[in-house]
Amino acid sequence: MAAPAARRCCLGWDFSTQQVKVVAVDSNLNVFYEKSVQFDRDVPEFGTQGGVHVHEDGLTVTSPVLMWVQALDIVLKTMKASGFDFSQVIALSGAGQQHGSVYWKAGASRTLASLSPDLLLRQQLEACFSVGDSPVWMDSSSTEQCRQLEAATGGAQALSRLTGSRAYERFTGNQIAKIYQQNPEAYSHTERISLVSSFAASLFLGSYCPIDYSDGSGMNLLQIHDKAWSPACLHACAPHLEDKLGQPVPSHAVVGAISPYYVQRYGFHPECKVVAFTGDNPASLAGMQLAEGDIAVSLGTSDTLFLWLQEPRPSLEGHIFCNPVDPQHYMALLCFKNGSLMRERIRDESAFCSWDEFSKALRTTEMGNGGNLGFYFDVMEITPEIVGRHRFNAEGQEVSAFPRDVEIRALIEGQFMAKRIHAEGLGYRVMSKTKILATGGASHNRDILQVLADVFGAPVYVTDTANSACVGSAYRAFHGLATGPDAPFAEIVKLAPRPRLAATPAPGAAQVYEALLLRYAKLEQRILSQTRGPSE
Ligand code: XUL
Repeated sequence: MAAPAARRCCLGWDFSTQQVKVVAVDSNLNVFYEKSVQFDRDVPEFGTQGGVHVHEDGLTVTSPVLMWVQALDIVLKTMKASGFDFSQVIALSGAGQQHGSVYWKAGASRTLASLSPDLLLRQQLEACFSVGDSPVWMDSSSTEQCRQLEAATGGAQALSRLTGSRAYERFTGNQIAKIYQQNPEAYSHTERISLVSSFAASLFLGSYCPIDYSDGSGMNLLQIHDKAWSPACLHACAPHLEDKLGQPVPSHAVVGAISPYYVQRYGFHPECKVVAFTGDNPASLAGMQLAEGDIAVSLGTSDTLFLWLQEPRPSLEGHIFCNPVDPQHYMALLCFKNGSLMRERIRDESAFCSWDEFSKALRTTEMGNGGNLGFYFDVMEITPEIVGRHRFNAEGQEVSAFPRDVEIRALIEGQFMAKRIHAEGLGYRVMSKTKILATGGASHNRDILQVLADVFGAPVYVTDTANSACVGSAYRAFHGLATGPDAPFAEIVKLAPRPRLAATPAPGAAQVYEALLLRYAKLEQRILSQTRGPSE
């Protein structure tokens, strides 16, 4: 990329599973520069696949912490070589893959505070980590620690009420507990534990950056209502944990000025501010400009929902996090495994492998599908935990097949009804100002989006989210520079490119789906009780 003209800007970083990426966003909120380093391709000496190492047990998944450091060196070096004017950067923030953790060895804070501008970060931080292979979000090896945490805190529902989620293997508290139990020596030599986000922020600050409320909610350790560490959870995971974690801060907090290292080596302005880094999902919420009552639906291999919530009802499914742009509010994350996987299978089976035929079936069938409802989970679903295909006619009788076009509508209506029901289960309510933001492969299909608008009774917008975590981080940097919580995030992003309207609910949709949603929820319960069997 050619040297961009000097413009005052904020940088947004993303330390994700497969790459480190940065964008520069000017004060009109235009993205005018981007650069990334792919771990597998650009730092092959670490031998990762998809940015991670999957260990022999198939459950343990880690990434070398020095790989992340080296990737940052490379991005900065490349930016400098391309003539990027660092002196114009007024603030930076960033995102990290959620849940992953970094273990700083005793004495590392001194090294961080006295970095020599003549050397790369990698050369200086080599000996700074007590655990070289950081557990990441794909790890599922801490089931034992999850059970211990739930037992110590009154059970899964009680833990969820406290921290926003029942115990999950990838959540950091359980990972820390595993390290403490399996490698107590490394744990005792650890002076600080960071999330990937606060680790990356620490590199820029030259000192340990606090964990922000939003990413901190992905640890099974933070009380999401009062934003303080839970003494019971800390105690259940490992000793002296509070000292090693430091105190959490609001996600928009300015945590300090950039370290002199970057001023001397790259020409950053000494006043350049660092705004707390957060998780990639919270940063994407900011990048998509989600506002109160909005919902983002990512229609990919698996489907993901982000919701903006005021009064969350943490449950045994999904996750509630503190909201990254409004500390009074919350966000929820729900994952559905059978997303495009099922849409593509049913397209092949019932629409002659053609999206055009699939769309035609949606256009030629009626809202509500004549009372026919279907559940299509070829792989065990996460939300709800059901596997298999189940079809019901208007009389509520289970049937073994539907005509082709009924099958297609049953799949799409069923997928969106499940999303609405489970979102409402977490406290979400569709409001008159609700916008649905659709992203991912299936968001290009206008007829699928029409069903989405009808089922939710809200307009659907489409938006480009390829860089949403990075861009959201740059927006959050502007937000942090403004007067903190008194500057609503919506004001900060009002110049940003707007999502495009793609579908509005058809007249009569609300009546049709009000009744159908109730039936769908009841049938889901029926299937769950049948598949769980009498003993549970
Ligand atoms: C969220 C999660 C993933 C990672 C991906 O709970 O585990 O989405 O954040 O980077």
